[in-house]
Amino acid sequence: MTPVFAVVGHPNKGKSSIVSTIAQNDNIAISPRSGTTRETQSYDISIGAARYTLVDTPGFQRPSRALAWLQEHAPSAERRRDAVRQFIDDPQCRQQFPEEVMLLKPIMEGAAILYVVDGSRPYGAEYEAEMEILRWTGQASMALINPIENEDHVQDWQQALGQYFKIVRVFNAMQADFEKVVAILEAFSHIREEWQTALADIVGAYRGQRASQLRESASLLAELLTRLCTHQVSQKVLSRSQADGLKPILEKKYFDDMRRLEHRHHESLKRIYQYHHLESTIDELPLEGNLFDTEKWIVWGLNPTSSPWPPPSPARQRERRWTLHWLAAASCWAPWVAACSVLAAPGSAPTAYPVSGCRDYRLAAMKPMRVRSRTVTSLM
Ligand SMILES: Nc1nc2c(ncn2[C@@H]2O[C@H](COP(=O)(O)OP(=O)(O)OP(=O)(O)O)[C@@H](O)[C@H]2O)c(=O)[nH]1
Ligand SMILES: [Mg+2]
Repeated sequence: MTPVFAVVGHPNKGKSSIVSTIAQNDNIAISPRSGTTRETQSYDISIGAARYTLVDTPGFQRPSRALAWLQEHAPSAERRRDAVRQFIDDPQCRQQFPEEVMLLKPIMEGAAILYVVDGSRPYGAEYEAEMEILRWTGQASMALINPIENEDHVQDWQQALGQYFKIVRVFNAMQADFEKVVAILEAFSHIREEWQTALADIVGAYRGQRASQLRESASLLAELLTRLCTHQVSQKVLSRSQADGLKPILEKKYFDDMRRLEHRHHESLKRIYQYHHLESTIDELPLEGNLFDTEKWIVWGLNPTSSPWPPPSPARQRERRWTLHWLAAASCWAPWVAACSVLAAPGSAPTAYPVSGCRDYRLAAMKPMRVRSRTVTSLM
């Protein structure tokens, strides 16, 4: 039996954002405009053999009037579910309360309820009509407090929601990392006992998927670092003056190549984490001037290393080349930094080295960068 969850609540409280985060689907329409979701939309999520469904719904528009209608049609408690069914089927109700009918339909068809509120806005009596209607459906339910701007009213909400829902959780749709998503899925399993096994499979499948995403991104980053570290542009020249003339051209090509590589790998990284529409940029760090300047190295916490990579030959050591390698692994909110290999004779880099009678002009330089992509980094 596939677990189905209908995400419901007031308009503009982050219902679609929650669906998008949990389903890892960035195709879902989210906007600051109230009433963005106009139709109920089901998202079947399958990870390996595990599957479940999240249903995104339009927000309640006229909950008090809808509740009044229901109260008129249910003289006693045992008739309440029937009244909700009647409400959904009634052509007049469909016209007068299209949003309420749409959001109640999947619930009456068996979906568990995930009721979403905004923990940065005060609790108000107008929400009681919504919660009361949901209670009338008799379906298993859970409340999620999404603190959109801050957590100022989370406590009040916890108290109020606790009277209507057995399970209440705080879940920030925009900041939830992988472990928080998993914790919410685990909480789902307490809503309905018969879904516990299915949800345990889903959590296991998520963890497996996560591990393979991490493996894939690690090998992608390793490949990027290797390519950045070993990238060279070269051009044979006949004289030192020709080399000097070529220097800016090769320098530009070198950095253009680097940027292309970084961009391509950044896009691949987003694809691994299933971001198809994520807008992200690679910001260049504001480093002015010559990166071969040893004072800059100190600012960056770098040192000419005594164990250079690749290990220099004694001849190279004599040439006073310095090799610097520096790697900062990707981690949450830390700058994601490309490794760099600097081959330089202090004070005269980049430099030209004699190669078989000609001069092979080589540039090897540092190209630090960082990825500013909140969601990508929070997932990593
Ligand atoms: N900062 C922040 N913004 C959020 C969060 N959740 C939602 N939002 C923003 O709140 C606005 C509404 O989010 P939606 O997910 O579209 O809300 P909804 O409840 O589906 O709205 P309707 O479909 O109109 O009923 C969007 O601008 C979201 O970016 C959150 O956890 N933090
Ligand atoms: Mg929506």
